[in-house]
Amino acid sequence: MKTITKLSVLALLIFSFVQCKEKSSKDSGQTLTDEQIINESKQDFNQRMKWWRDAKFGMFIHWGPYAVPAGVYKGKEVDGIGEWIMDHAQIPVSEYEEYARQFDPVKYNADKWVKMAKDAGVKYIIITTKHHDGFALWDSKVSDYDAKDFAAIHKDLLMPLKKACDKYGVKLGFYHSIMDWHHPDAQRPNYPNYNTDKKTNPNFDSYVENYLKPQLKELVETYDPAVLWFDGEWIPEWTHAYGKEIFTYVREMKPDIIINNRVDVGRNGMQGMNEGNEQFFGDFGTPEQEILEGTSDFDWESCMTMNDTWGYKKNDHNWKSARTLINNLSDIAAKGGNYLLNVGPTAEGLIPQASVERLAAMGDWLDVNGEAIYKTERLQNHYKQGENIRYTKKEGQPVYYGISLDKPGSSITFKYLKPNDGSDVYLLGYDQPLEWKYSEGQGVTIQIPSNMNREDFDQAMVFKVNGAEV
Ligand code: FHN
Repeated sequence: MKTITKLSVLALLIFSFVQCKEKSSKDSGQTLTDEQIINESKQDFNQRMKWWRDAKFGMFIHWGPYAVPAGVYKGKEVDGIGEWIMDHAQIPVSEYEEYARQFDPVKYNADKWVKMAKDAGVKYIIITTKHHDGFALWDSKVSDYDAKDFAAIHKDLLMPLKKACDKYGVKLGFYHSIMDWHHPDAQRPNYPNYNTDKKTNPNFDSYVENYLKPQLKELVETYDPAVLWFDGEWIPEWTHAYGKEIFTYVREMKPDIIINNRVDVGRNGMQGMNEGNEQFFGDFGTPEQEILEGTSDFDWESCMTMNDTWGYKKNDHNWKSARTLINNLSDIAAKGGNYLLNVGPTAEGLIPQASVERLAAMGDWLDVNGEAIYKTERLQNHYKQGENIRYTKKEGQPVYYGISLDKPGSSITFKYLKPNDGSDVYLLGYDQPLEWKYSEGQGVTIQIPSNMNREDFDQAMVFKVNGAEV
């Protein structure tokens, strides 16, 4: 009898262990164990990353109470990026909370934002659900420090965005800061230097268990994000063990979600790729304000601003030109990465006009040239030729694109392309096939028609070749 009882207890224990390890996802119906998440096969990983790799172009949105001071504190311009004003101007929590109270984006129109992004050729949006200041843009049940309960707007700001993204077929992902300057068990006690690397909060574990994780759960379960984009992982409290815990926690809830490498502690400064050979968690690297010099076998996404700030600063007018942005997108695509281009809406909820104009120019260019960007892959041996030529290739097809980042003269030579005999070579946006000549060692030289209206081609010009890489 005793043996039977022992066996039943053992069976029960094994059963509950398996139940614990096999948490299922409501969304995908998939069930993954921690083991399967950690040792994911290459094939499953490729499948999970497919839409993201094809997308190439995303829009980052940094939005929160920092848009209220918009870079100015007590009448003085504060140096640095706008969303860091709480730290840079050493603003006490209670005083910063006043900005959150005043946050009243009455002109916010999520449908307009997403339509504009869609027209710009953007395939996914990543929005700051909570930045380092700790303020949540949704109606969190874990805290009242959010747009619904605390701010003048008294609304969940994420749900309209989710609905608009679903309507326009744009994927929605969430930025989420691990560092939190508002939470007493995180970095709040560090005031006046919230970002110190010296102090560690002895209660940090409680912040992770009772705040960070429940908020992530709300976000995943309520809005079903396609990406979780972590940040603020450099704080001394954050460890590889936390990285592993949060990575598996999120993927158990939603197995097909994509998570950036900042969930763990492997990021190599602003270059953003993981350092060393250690096994860090995260699906892609995150170079910040820079583009990789070359290529990488690890997936990556360059996040960049259009001016010099992520969060809105009313006096930052240092806008990059549309040409620079288009060339960045071409350069990144040629190197096999994604471009996550930022906008910082105002406290009223408007995307600055300068950003709107640049995104419209990108959309016009992508309408004509998008086939050289989306669903493309790197060439086997060459992604560039000198400073002004980039190459891409249609995924799985012998179709190649030579992209001229500056204005060519009467002809252009692509050293690494050989058109099929008798095939037509095209300039995207121009109807007629172009004259071309191939010579061994030199590549293909393409004539640019003299009667062509050059004004129609004032950005990067894309030439399409059916053939091979040489
Ligand atoms: O500190 C942040 C910064 O405010 C901004 O959000 C960027 C975007 O990648 N990330 C951090 C610095 O790495």
